[in-house]
Amino acid sequence: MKMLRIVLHCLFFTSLCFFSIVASATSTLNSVYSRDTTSLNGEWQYIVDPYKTGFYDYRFKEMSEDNPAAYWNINTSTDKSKLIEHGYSDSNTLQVPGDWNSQEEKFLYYEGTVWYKKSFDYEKKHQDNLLFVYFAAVNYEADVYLNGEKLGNHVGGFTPFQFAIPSSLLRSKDNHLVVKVDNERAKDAVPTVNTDWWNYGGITRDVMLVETPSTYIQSYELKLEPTDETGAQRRNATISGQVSLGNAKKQEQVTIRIPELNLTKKVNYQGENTAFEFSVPHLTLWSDTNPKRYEVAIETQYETIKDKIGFRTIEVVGNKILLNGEPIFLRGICLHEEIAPEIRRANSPEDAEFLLGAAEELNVNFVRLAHYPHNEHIVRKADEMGLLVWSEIPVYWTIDFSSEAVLNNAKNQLREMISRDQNRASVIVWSVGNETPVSDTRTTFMKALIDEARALDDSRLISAALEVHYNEGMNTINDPLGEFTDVVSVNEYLGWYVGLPEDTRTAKWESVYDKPLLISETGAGAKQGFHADKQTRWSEEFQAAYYRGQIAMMEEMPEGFSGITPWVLFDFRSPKRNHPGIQEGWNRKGLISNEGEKKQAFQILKNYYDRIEKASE
Ligand code: GCB
Repeated sequence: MKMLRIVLHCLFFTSLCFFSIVASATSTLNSVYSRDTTSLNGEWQYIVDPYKTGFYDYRFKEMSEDNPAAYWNINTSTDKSKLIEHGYSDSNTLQVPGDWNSQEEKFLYYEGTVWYKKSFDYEKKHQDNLLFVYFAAVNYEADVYLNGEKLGNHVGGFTPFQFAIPSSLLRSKDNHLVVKVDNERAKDAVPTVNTDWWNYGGITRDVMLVETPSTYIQSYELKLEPTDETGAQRRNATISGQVSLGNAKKQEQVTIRIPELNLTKKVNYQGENTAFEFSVPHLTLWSDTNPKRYEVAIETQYETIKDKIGFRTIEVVGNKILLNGEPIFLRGICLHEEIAPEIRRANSPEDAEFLLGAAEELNVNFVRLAHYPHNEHIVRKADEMGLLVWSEIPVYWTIDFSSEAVLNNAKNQLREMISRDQNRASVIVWSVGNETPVSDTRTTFMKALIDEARALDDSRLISAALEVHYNEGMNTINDPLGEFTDVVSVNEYLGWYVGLPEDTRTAKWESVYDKPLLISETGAGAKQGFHADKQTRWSEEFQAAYYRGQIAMMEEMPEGFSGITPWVLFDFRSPKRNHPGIQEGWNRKGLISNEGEKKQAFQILKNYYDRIEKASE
């Protein structure tokens, strides 16, 4: 009897590991928010699955698609004798978009697998149309199933991906979309196990169905070609670009319209990345002081996509950064994609307004979106507000630089970031990483990312936040990666991790590169409301003295000094910060506390930015 039970048990749980051919995400649809979409945001049912029981059988092999024990399969049986050991229910729901950590106490420190399920009805408008399910981001790995069949897998927690839904799979009523989300940290992941930020898990950004004609506009890019002209207006401007259609069956025509410029350009489609170019007699350029955007329509005979695009140039000439041909100093700030007062990821247009509004109060013209691509709402808001943007992939600290798979993963995240935001005038810097430790292997890896970024987009600057070496009064910049970046950017914490704030008064700088120099981080921790003398760590006075010292030092920087993005706008959650009474799981280098109160240093930095802005007028 016992034998029989074991055999039955095995039959039930053991599944052959079929290697079904699963789509990897195709390159994502540009401008998804202006397409024909149906939101799948809202309440999703969930199952927490720390042992990945819903994915592997009891021999830890991936279950076959039709195994009823797999969590992508929904139990509908009414047979009272049937053994059922999983199910979705309205008593366990999570909001999408949203990280799970902030939604229920039991999730605060959870890292692992959670299964999400959403049911929906859908009738396509035309039988031949295509339907995609689009995820603006899932952290970190997603396996997506519809009605029990796998649509695909995506790796990388901060970039969008989509899968086509085969018509044969779609039902008009009661489709089950199931997503296995896994945010377990791993040595071979990007980022790796060690980061100084919270590993918020879940379907952290919008989810939607996107209906397109069978031949659809996949992506497009429009950019202004540089000339010798300078200033806010351009005569005889050349706009170049490219367009890619999905499923183009014959020679199609694509029309680009910019109504405000009376411009209509017809392009004969010749395949992926069909290039075009046209000239415009007079163009007002996008800039931080006048973020002018034009309504642009991309049309085929089947559909029209509308976007708002600004045109500007960004270049390095000698050791200067030129915006529209004129030198610019970047008055910046770093930020995480986090709403500190609510201890959660930011994910909506309102959140974007909150974060960038706080940045704007500092009188910045530049934001460093650290340390991963932030959501599209933030970048679009920056476009609208005239804030220049540094956008980065999470190649952070000690990822495995010797692994080709890790490099491919990083490249894929880079491609997805660039593809999504290639039409945002605000984005001026693609950053390929942060504080990566110097070695030949590291440099080869990072150089491959730089080459990839340049091949994908030669109209923006490439950088990476490097480390600076402080020794006997000298800050030395000599990381070999600086040879390959357009801008040399360094994180320096003189007065916090090294020495005391007064050391900044005498510090000297040397760089082996004659390139624009950015200070991509500098900062000190303070607990808002803790007052003491300026020698006392964690006091607002210490942080203020640090900023005063840094600013005095910056006023003496060598030629080529082109901007700063201090660390950081808000206090942010980090499991690495455990000073009792002071940190309690927060990195305290914010200029604004987690409760939204400004610290003294906020005003000191703002005054510096006001002075710089005045001097440039
Ligand atoms: C850094 C890192 C940043 C950290 C910061 C700190 O250099 O780039 O991610 O949070 O320092 O506070 O130590």
